[in-house]
Amino acid sequence: MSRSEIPAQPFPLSVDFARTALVIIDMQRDFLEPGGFGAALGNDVSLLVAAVAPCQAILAGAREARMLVIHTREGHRPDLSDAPPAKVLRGDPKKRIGAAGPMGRILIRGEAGHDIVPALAPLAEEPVIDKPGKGAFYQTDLDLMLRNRGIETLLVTGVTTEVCVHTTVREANDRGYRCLVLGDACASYFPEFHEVGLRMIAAQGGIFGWVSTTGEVLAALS
Ligand code: C5J
Repeated sequence: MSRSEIPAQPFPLSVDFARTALVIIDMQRDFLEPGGFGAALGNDVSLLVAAVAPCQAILAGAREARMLVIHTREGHRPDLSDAPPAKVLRGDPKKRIGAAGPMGRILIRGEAGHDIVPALAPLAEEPVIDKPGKGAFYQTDLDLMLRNRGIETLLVTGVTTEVCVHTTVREANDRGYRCLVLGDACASYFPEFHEVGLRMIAAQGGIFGWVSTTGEVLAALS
């Protein structure tokens, strides 16, 4: 496929979909479901659920276009050997990483809450990056996979905008990838952080990347 011009902030981005990957960040049950850890902390998970339908739409478009699709999950080994004490020893001990949560141990691989929500379940051939940090490049093989596939542009979606989406976009930008963040397919428990997070990405001539919507990308794919 030839290059497509995607309307975006701060200016349109020319994209070669054959060299583009969709990255869906941390759409995990514990962050999104009413019975999950995020809800137990008092967050309004409906703010995050709003990103599910746009993620489904861009996921369907990416699969149809045979784009590389990558899913990420934030979490740790059951023995916490990959969890820095500085990350674990924070806040209420009953709500720390590894503690018993409503859907199993909090942020522990293999627990129900660590799974991706069923609406966005990965296909067998779609890589799932299990990441111990906020950024998807930290201590993972994501960069290697992208380089092996000649990927130059990332369509970035998921939660939360100002934490794991932002960290991943900053990491990707420093590694030379062009990140097109699909604002409607990202979300935060804090609407103002979502709003400002998107503005920060596109500010100063696109200091970390570009911001667009699922509709604009799907229109370019059709
Ligand atoms: C993510 C978090 N995924 N907010 N994690 O953003 O701790």
